[in-house]
Amino acid sequence: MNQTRLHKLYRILNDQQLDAVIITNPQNRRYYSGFTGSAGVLVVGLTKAYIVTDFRYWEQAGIEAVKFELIKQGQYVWTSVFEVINAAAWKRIGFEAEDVTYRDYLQIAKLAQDVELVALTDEVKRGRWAKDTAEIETLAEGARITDLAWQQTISKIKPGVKERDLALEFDYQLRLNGAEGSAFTTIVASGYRSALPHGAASGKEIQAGDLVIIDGGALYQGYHADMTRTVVVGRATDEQKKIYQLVLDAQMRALSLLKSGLTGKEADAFARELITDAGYGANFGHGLGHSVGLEIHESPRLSPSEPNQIPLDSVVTVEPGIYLPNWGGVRIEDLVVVGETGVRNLTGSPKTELIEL
Ligand SMILES: [Mn+2]
Repeated sequence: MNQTRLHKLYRILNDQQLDAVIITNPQNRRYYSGFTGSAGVLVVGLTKAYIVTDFRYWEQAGIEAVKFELIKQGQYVWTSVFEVINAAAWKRIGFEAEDVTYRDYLQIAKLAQDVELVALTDEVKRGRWAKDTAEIETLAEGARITDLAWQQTISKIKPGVKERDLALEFDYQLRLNGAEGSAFTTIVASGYRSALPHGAASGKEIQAGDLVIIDGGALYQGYHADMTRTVVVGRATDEQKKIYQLVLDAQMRALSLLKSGLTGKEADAFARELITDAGYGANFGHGLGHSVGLEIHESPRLSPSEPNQIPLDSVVTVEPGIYLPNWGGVRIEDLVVVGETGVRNLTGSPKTELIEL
């Protein structure tokens, strides 16, 4: 992978006085090495970087992880990892405490007799917070595919159609338009079910008068797009129009004020203040958004509980919602790149009017 990414790891080695870091988190493994397979461990020191993987991936890892020396895993992955560490005479080794299971840790600790283990938290993951140009363009393509799938799905939303069949149609259109899959299980929640912020698509049939929330996105080259639109089947009531407008105003306010350097809590407040002032604060029970990338939910979050700053070139969702039990809900979500003075919106699907179908 490109040298800049390895330099992020060198900085961690320096800061923590480590000889090497063991990387086991699948997305971190992919980000730092370029290897897209499902199993393998990176061992990265200042002088040398290794990828330990099993027979299934020897050829693939050799092709993809160009900056890494391939170590063919023996019977036990951790034994092979420590053969590398001992051969290099590395003594102080960081590992991802958020990723290593207790069972793996017991094996590591047994093998690390002459080695000092240092538990890292999210240091390695933080290297993925700001996206590079290639990552941003990949996410932009995922958002474009998501827009196309939505455009194809919208005409299928009508009375009598099951939520899960709409989800299937959306997923099919994502694939048809170039996605390798869905970024997560597509949410379709209609009528009273639209009051469930993460209502999985069910066997419920769409009815006239229903608000319908569809939340989904393309998985494209490993990166996760995310978008939500809410429409109404038939003519909207005044209350449906009012709630939609309030959510839209809150989202537009957040989009116009969002920029790098703000904390996640400050960004969240842009939308939350408006919704709270209108009397619906208790009905907006989730955060304003989250970062996306190789995972669908990444840090920093846009949330009242996020003290971290949103870095330049992070890609985040902005998705306020209002949910009224037994009535329904509205959520509007766009995917944006955070710049120094504002955002670049990657989502193009229309939203300025509550669409009546
Ligand atoms: Mn989201």
